[in-house]
Amino acid sequence: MTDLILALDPTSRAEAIRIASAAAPHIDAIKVGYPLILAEGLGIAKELATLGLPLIADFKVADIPNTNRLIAEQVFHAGFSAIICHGFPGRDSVEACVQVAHAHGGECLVVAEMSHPGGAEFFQNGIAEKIARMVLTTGADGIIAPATRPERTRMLREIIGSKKILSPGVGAQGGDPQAIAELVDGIIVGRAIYEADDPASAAAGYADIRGNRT
Ligand code: OMP
Repeated sequence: MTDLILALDPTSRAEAIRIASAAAPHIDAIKVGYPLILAEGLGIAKELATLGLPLIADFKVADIPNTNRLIAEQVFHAGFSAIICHGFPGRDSVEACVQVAHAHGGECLVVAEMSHPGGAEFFQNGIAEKIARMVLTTGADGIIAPATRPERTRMLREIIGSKKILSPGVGAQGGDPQAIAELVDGIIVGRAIYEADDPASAAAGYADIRGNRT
């Protein structure tokens, strides 16, 4: 049983609200990132919050600690409950996001390995493992790991134990929800839901991996 997180990447407010509202009964959280925020502004977070679901800010924050802290403050003031940052800028940069997240009662998730084909180029050869081990000692709440490579996510699960794993790559990127669900705490699905003719039915199609919660 795993959570279903909608990656809400349409670039129009009306589309985003329509899709999120339709899918809301069948999902456990909404993830918003650059596409929607750059198009419509950070204020959309407050509108989405009315749906009563956790809101994850996917800015893959990757800067020096002070800038990470300033970004994270904006994210949590806007109403988000979690932030995604990169691990490669180093422990101090991750800790800056973790501190702000926890000060607001929120969570910080760190990208360990990305799901697209190019994600194998730099994140492998020990880097994903190193990031996952760093997560254990920074107080971060979990990692992002690929649904497109369940064997890598299984290996990362062994490192991070009971911390959270959220896993993108199901649907449009080819990842199989059944193959990844048992390994992770949440699958992240974008286009397979928001590009569907009926986003509510598309989201409801994942009911079995959510333990038939709807
Ligand atoms: P779809 O490919 O449309 O299902 O969307 C996947 C979502 O997950 C997008 O919002 C991506 O930006 C995001 N994502 C990945 O696809 N791969 C990653 O390695 C990490 C993320 C992420 O951090 O959410």
